[in-house]
Amino acid sequence: NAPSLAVVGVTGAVGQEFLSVLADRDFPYRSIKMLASKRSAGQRISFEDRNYEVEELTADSFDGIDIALFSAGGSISKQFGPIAVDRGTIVVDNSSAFRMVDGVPLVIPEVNPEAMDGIKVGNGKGALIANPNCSTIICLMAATPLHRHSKVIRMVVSTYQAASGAGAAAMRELELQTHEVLEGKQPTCDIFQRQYAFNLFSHNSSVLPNGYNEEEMKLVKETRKIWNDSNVRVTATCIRVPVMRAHAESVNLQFEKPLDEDKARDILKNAPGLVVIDDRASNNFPTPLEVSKKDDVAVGRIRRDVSQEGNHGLDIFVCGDQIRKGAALNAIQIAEMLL
Ligand code: 11C
Repeated sequence: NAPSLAVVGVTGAVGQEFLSVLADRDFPYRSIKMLASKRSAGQRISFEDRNYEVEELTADSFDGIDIALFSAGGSISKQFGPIAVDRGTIVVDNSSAFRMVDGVPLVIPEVNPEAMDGIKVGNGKGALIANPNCSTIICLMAATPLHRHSKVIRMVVSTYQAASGAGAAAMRELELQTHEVLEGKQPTCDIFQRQYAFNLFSHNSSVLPNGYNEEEMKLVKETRKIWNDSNVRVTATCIRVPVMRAHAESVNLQFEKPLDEDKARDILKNAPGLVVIDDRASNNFPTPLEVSKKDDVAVGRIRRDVSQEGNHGLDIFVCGDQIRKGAALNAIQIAEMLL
């Protein structure tokens, strides 16, 4: 019996990607409700040969809904997530609202599927499952197989994050600014209040009292929860770069047990959801463009960290589509495990 679905935030960049991933993966459903704010209600969406009208999200939206995919921001998730769960809906939430809440599984299906054991459509109970932050998902897709082999004790991440992480309006503004700058005009700066095209800047999330921004602390905290390892030491620097929809990350790993680079390459080649692009001879390594609109995360620049003793350190470089594996695809893989 196929589930009834609801997509919350269906007009946003991730909401639209939910639909395209559902279609690409032939996700079974008996009905699908398109939900968004009052502002977007009434819009028409055509999906898999049917026309839908976007409905305003209200407390009654979840009656009879088995699975709701949320991507409408943290405050909407906080308001409507618990209401949906009370109505028996399993919520897969793409926001940061519940990620660090005890008892809420934070899941990357290739990494820690066991965290959502027992949550299934048809057992009559609602539940919340959180989708990790995109930077965390993309990083851990590559770091986890190595961690499983040699145990990561410290990880240093530097990100190069795409416009899509800040939403569809940021993507439109990057495109607009690029035209404006090339035409010698003053760039429109509505989203980041600064020139983004031909520039880069520290991630736009709030800077916390410890000097890290929220995006950086998500990498620190979410990694510990997903790996179920409160001792792993993680530090991060997150940067927004003028790329449309795929994040890149430099990841330095320190291991408890030695791991040489050939073994690491073998492990990564056999890891699910990963593709290795590591051609030193032709200086060909992962790029955000080639992973855009793709499901797999690409990893390369796999090399021994010369600053560490023996084989206790590795550097890698990962790229992954922020909207797809960083958000919509991961959420729908979680939904697949609910069936
Ligand atoms: C970015 N990671 O690239 C952010 C966007 O916690 O889900 C998503 C924020 C989040 O800017």
